[in-house]
Amino acid sequence: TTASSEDRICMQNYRLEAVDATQYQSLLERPIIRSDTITATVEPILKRVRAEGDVALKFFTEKFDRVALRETVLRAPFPKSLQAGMTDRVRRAIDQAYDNVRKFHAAQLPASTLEVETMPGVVCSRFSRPIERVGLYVPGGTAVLPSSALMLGVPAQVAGCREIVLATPPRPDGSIVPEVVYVAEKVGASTIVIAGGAQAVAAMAFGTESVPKVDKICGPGNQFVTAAKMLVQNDHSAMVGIDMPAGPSELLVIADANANPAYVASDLLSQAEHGPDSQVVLVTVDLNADQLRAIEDEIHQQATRLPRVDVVRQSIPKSYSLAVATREAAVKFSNAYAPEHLILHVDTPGDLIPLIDNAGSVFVGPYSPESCGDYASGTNHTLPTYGYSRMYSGVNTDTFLKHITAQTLTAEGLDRIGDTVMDLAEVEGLEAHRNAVAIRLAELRKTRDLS
Ligand code: HSO
Ligand code: ZN
Repeated sequence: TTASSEDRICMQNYRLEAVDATQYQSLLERPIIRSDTITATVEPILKRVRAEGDVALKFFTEKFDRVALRETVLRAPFPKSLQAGMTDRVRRAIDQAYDNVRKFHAAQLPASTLEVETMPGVVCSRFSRPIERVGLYVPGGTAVLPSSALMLGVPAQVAGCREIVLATPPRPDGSIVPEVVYVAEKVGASTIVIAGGAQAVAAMAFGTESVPKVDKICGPGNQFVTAAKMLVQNDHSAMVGIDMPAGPSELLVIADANANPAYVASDLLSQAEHGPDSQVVLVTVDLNADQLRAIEDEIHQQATRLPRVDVVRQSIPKSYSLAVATREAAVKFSNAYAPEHLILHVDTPGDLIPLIDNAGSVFVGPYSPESCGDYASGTNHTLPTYGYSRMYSGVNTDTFLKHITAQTLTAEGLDRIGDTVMDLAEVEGLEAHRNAVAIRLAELRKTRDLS
């Protein structure tokens, strides 16, 4: 039977005390991404773009996006006509978001050269330099995401990258979303590549006649984009880095009896509307049946009023709520799940922050919806999904920088540290290493003895 529009949109319910070890493990897991078939699709695309350049790029854009392009790129300065259709209101919204994201990311720039004298005469330092050329992938698809252009472009601009290349798939008429063009201009992008998918990643990784080759590719995308990024990263001939693995967007909400059911539901749905695979988890702390029901009622009622209710109908039933007894137990579960986004709908939410070990970004209290971070408050929305918040940070200013270290030893410093280095070189059986110190020390000590 097909689901009627009357069907109640609801999550599955679990209680931590009733969950066994196997079930607990499965609650922590994300849906398995079958990567072998995707790799098999992506590999020939990479090969062909690499070999044939723009011709292949156009071929795949025609094949996958059903658009025949005359030009594969737009070059700065982008014609103002490409911003036609964007309202002043939206321009002001982008300007405000840009200012906030810029402020927060500029503050992340390393202050100055870091310098430490580890021993007298042994000075170690560290300074940073921008990655020269970066490629930013801005997805198209079911939602148009100029905000992603902002979240990638601003830190790249703040870091001082010399060349910013932005790739995004064309709309059915071959054009680029005017808001994305506006953001590209604001962040100082040199080139907009009118392509998406694995073909866009390949073009930026290898370069084509029209697309500049970049040193690092960042940004979210579907499974083909992610697979392409992984493959080019492992290809020495591409010599390109990537930001992090990306999976479907996800959110974990911790709610106690203080939580406003309508706010909780609205946050869960804002994540659930992203796509059918979006992961939404609600961890409830000591709620009674009525309180849980109030949240569930809100989810259903708000969901049915959404234009993207069909997406939500797929993502919400795959999601779940988990009842736990204490806030500490809730955070413990959240740490194990390692969510991309974590929202704290609890009394004195700030008190929980010291307990948080794994999360991409945290939204603290009832007036901090994820939407604010998605668009405009200043934090980045390109965050680690799929449990990778255990070991990855979201995109930030450092994403577009390298840190270079340096050292300067004086004769006195070398004299002091020399024996340690020679002893360690000897342990490793690396005589040339030992000798590089010995040859200098012999001379230094000779001069010293003579004087
Ligand atoms: N929540 C998404 C970002 C986004 N939301 C873009 C709206 N537009 C992943 O963090
Ligand atoms: Zn979002």
